[in-house]
Amino acid sequence: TTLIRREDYQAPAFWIRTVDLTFDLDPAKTLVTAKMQIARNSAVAHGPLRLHGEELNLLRCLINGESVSFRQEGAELIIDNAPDADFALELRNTCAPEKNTTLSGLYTSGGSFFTQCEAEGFRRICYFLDRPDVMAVYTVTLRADKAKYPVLLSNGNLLESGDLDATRHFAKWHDPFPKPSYLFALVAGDLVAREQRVRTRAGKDHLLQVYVRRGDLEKTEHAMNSLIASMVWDEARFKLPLDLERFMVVGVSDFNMGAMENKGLNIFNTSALLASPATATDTDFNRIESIVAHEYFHNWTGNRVTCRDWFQLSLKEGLTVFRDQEFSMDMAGSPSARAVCRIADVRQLRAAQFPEDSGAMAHPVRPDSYSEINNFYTATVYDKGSEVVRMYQTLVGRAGFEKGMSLYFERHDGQAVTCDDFAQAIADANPGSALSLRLEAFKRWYSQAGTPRLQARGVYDAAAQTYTLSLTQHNPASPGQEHKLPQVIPVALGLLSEQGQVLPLQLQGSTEVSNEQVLVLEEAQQSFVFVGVASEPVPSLLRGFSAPVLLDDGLTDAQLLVLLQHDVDAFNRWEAGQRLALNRILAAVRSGTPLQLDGAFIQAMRAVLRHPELDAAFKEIALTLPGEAYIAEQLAVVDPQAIHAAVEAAQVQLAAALREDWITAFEANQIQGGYTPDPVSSGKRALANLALSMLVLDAQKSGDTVWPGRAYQRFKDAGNMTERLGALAALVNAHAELAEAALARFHELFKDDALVIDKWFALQGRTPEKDGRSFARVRQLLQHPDFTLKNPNRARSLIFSLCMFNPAAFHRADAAGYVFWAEQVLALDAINPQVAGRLARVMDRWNVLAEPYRSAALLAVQRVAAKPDLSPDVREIITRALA
Ligand code: B3K
Ligand code: ZN
Repeated sequence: TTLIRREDYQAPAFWIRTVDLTFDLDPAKTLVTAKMQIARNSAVAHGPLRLHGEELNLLRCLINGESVSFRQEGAELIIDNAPDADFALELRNTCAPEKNTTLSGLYTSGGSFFTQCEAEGFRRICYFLDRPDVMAVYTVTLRADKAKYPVLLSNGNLLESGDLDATRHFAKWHDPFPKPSYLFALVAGDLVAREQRVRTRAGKDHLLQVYVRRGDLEKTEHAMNSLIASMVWDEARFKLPLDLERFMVVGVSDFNMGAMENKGLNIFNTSALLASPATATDTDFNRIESIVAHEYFHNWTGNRVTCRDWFQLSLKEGLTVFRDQEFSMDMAGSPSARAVCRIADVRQLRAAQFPEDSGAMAHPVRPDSYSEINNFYTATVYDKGSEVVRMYQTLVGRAGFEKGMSLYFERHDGQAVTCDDFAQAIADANPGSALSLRLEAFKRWYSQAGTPRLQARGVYDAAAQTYTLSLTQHNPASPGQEHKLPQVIPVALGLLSEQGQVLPLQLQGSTEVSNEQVLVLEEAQQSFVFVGVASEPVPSLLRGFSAPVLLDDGLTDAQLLVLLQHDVDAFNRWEAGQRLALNRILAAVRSGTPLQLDGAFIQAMRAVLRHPELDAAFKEIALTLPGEAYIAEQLAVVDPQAIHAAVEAAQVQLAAALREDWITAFEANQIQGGYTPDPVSSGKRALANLALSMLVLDAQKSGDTVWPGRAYQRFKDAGNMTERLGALAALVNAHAELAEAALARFHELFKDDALVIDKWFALQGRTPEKDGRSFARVRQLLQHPDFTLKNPNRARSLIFSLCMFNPAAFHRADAAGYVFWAEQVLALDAINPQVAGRLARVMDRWNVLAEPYRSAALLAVQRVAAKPDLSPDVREIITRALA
């Protein structure tokens, strides 16, 4: 496999201005005719025309209507004698959609046709300059059997449609916006649509459609509402309107990721689209809202302004994640509900991106090289990329950021650009700001991998009434990056008195006094002196998680308790509770002694649970212990069993010690009346579910049968999936006797709903280990008639659940988990390399595991590496793991 480097970027030798595609759709053999208008790029030296193409069968190649000589070299079609003047190229080829199990290019799912072209799937449909800086205007004609494929869709506007003969019909689409090939899409099948006409603020009318299989229509209401809310939000916040008369969204069951932002024709994994109270949880409702918004927002950040090359992926992904996170916060409403959103995003970053940034696949937000771009749709590019965009906003302010966005679109609408172009626009719109004064240094966030470690220590001088805060940053080495320069780190902070009152902030030499400030750390070490500090302060640092760093603030338990009880910043209030828990878990893991929670910690958690003013949603996240992956990040050598044992002990002890409070919380958070997924009711359901799981867990230890019985009853009678799955999970995770009956009943109830059966598999894949039973159960479920590796959602629900989210079941002393992983990576690789590549990543931190896990994991990685015909996807991951 070859390594592609960012520094080798060259503009294309040719531009494709227009492309006229005709598809004769047939599952076994689809005929594709492409007519393109091509022009040489005068800025590039004379050379042959090289087009990408994979798994295609070429039938015809004409230039200006005449046959022309060509060569096929690997996956390229080369025309040596392309004319200097503009010319017309006509190509004809076939491909085999129903044999395409990779779900990249043109494929079939449930008897319909779908495409997925990002990043490099278009070349599996026809020969093309399949790179994002070649933008063309597309006209697409679809021809297919009318009975089997009554609906024929592509990007843009419908020009005409009609019958071809007695059995076949056609539809012709035109997208007026030039776009890169990765945004092309077509759909053909027997689908139905929910429709809604809307008028924007600007007074334009639009038709919104959500297409799904017959029978799923009633599950599209939430997606439609989310789409409308996204339109309204983008116009209000960023003045970005919908630019097409028609906007379509389509659901498909076989899909490699969440969804895809094809121009005017977004294609969604049904798991990110379909929801009804009976079949989807609050988490699903939230996820759908955010993914619908994300894809919609791409219409500007990604489609109108796209990436010059794939190294710039975060230009659109980081920015669009930032936008969808802001949207979700605005939708949540209350300050507390906003904080809960922020906390969920940070938990996700810590669970997925931090480990990535310290493992074999660590890469900058703007990577320097790749061999398979699909391996780089990562937490770093997406979620750290979003944190980088958030730091711009922190440094220039919300209004400044909006000005920067306007300038970005003013300059680059219709272009394929780089992360530097974005940074420049934000800086230029805010001259003199904390960002523009240090733009070059700030851009290290794009080029340096790894999570910075930030240490903060404060010294109070009672006589002088000053508080000196010393901030030190350390940027650990990552693969290919030995030495790093300091990052620009915005540190939002406030000071509290030991009684929890807000202390005003005044920096030495400044006249400005405020309750909160953003310090900008730009050196390896810097001190900040605050004056007029009346009493010894408790610092509340990195409020709202103002930078994606690992913070060591050296605070004592007493100081953390002040923050937990009094901080005005809800994020830091939560964080203080997490830190109290983390300190205890780490102490137990490091010392190798069983965890024993102390009275002070239990009392603090009880105070949160009983607090009269905190919302249920906040209580639930505050009482949820730090994730095992994040705990592992704090340790140089990782023993997953020791971490799990400490977390489990903490859980069992919290369950027992707070039993009465859990009962109160459960009872106080019951919802009467119909289901709505709003933040207040979903917060209550979340807390009730947590309480129930604690009560069932405690009952397992004490031998009480009341709460397992109540959980079973609630499981049976639940009026919505959140409560039903919550009760089921309480039984299954506690290994209660009633779990078996409940699982069987759940399967029987939902056997015809694939998305719910995915939950059934996932729950079992994630069941905390007990005597090897969870692992054995997963092996057994591989044989279940409903299990298949071919459907990515199903494969993920069982296999990824075990390997990625169930460390205690996966990391076994007998290495059986690793053997299982190797088998599944190889089996998946033969079907779908993108999904296999994702699973392969489970081992990118084998190197930090404690023995005997480390050696056993290495053997499993080597076993995969030994397979000669791995896909480039898996090969790259494995090669990096072994480097
Ligand atoms: N842009 C797509 C992801 C494509 C992944 C290709 N392997 C979805 C999104 O980020 O919106
Ligand atoms: Zn995206």
